[in-house]
Amino acid sequence: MNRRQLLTAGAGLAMASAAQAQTRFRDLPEAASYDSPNTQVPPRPSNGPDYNPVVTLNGWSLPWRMNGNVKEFHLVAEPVERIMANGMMARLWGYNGQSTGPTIEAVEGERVRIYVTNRLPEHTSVHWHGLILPSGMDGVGGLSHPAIPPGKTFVYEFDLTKSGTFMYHPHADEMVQMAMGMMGLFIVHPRDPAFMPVDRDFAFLLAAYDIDPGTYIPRVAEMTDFNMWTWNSRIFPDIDPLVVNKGDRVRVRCGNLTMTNHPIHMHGYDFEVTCTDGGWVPESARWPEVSIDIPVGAMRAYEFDAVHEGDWAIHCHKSHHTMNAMGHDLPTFIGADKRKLTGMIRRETQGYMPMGTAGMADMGEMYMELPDNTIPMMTGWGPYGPLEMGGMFSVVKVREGIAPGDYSDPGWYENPPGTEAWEWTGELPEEARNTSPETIISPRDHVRRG
Ligand SMILES: [Cu+2]
Repeated sequence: MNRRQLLTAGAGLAMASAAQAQTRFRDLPEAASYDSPNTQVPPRPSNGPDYNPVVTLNGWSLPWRMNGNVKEFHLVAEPVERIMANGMMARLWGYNGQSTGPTIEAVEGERVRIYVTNRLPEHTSVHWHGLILPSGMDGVGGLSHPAIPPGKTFVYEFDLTKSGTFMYHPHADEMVQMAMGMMGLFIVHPRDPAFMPVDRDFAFLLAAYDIDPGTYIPRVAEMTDFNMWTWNSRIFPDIDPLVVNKGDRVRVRCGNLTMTNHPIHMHGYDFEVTCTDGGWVPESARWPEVSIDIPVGAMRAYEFDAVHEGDWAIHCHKSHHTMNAMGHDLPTFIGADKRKLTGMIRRETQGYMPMGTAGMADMGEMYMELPDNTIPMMTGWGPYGPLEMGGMFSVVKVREGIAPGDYSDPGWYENPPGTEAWEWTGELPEEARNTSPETIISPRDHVRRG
C-alpha cells in the first residue's frame, strides 16, 4: 500500500461504524450473468410495481433488487463469447456474459440506480437512448461525465418519466464498442397496466458485425462492408421463432444500432407502428404497414392481432441482410456458359462445380467445405426444403391453443388441405419451357455432362 491508499483505507474504517446500519445497501447489487444464447422468458415481477415482461429474442432480462423505492441494477461491461448460431462463436464485448446485453425492464415513475462496472481493457460509458434524464446521467463520456476507467464502477441514477421502448449503448470509443456488440434494450412499462396492454411483447436489437469466416473477432474499423446481420447478435437459422397464440395481441419492438437502415417485413399481416423511441404514437397518427423501416439509431414497436394461423416469415427486406458471411466480390455468372472452363478445371480438381450459372439457389442445398467457425451463407431447412436464408430472418408461428407464457417452438405449420400452392400437372403452354441459351445452363447439367 502506498501512502494514499493507507489514508483512504483509514477514512473508510472511520466511516464504517457510523454507516453500519446502511452497509447492507452500500454493497453493490449482484451482477447476474447468463451463459446461454437461448431465449429466457422472464417471470412476472415478484416485487416492485407489476408489469407484463418483454421476451427478448435469444436474450434475457436483468434481475434487480429494490433498495427502498429505488430499483437497482448492476451492469458489467466485459468481453463475452456469443454463440451467433450453432457452429459459429464470436468473441465480442457485451454486458453480464452476453451480447447483446440483458434487457433492463422497469416501470414508469420508478427511480432506477444502475451500477456499471467496467471489465473492458479500455474506458466506457453507458448512454440511455431515448430516456429523459439529467444531463449528467446521459452517458456521453467526456461530455456528461468522465468515461468509466477499466476496473471502476460508476453509478447512474434517474427517474423514469415516461414509458416506452428504449436502449442503452456506450458513448465512449463508440464505433469500436458497438462494432464489438455492446448494446441492450431498456423497456419502461406503463404505470397503468390498462394502457396499451398486449399478450406477447417481443424485443430485439439489430446489430451488424464484420467477422471473416474462420475468425472470431469482428473487424472494428469496418464502416460499410459488414457480413453478419444479426438480431440480438444471433443469425438465422438460430434466431428463435416468435411463438404466438392465435388471437393474441402482439407487440414487436425493434431497435437499430447498425450503420444502415433495415426495412423489417412481416408476412401474413398488416400492422401499425404504435411506439418509437420518442414515445407512443397516438391512434389517429398510425397507418397500416407490412414493412417498416428502422432508421439508424432508432426504434420502432408495432402491434397486430394474431388472427391468421401459420408460419409467417419475418425478415429484413434488404436481401443481402438475410444472408450469412459471404464473399462480396462474387461476379455474376447467370447466363454464362462455363462448360469449357469447367472441363479444364476438372482435369486438375476432381468434382469441381461451377456456381451461380443458374442463380445461387443451389448453394442452399450444397455441401461445401467451410472453414471452422462459420456457417453457410444461405441455410436453414423448412418442412419443404432449404430456406436459403441467413442473417436477419425468423418465423412468427401463430397457432391455436398455445398456453400463456409458453414460447417453445411448436414445429412447422401444417397447411389445411386445399390451402397450399400446388403443381400444375396438365399440359404446359409452349412459352413456359425455357429454351433461352442465355439462361438454360445449370451447374447440375455440368456435373451430368462431366
Ligand atoms: Cu437489413
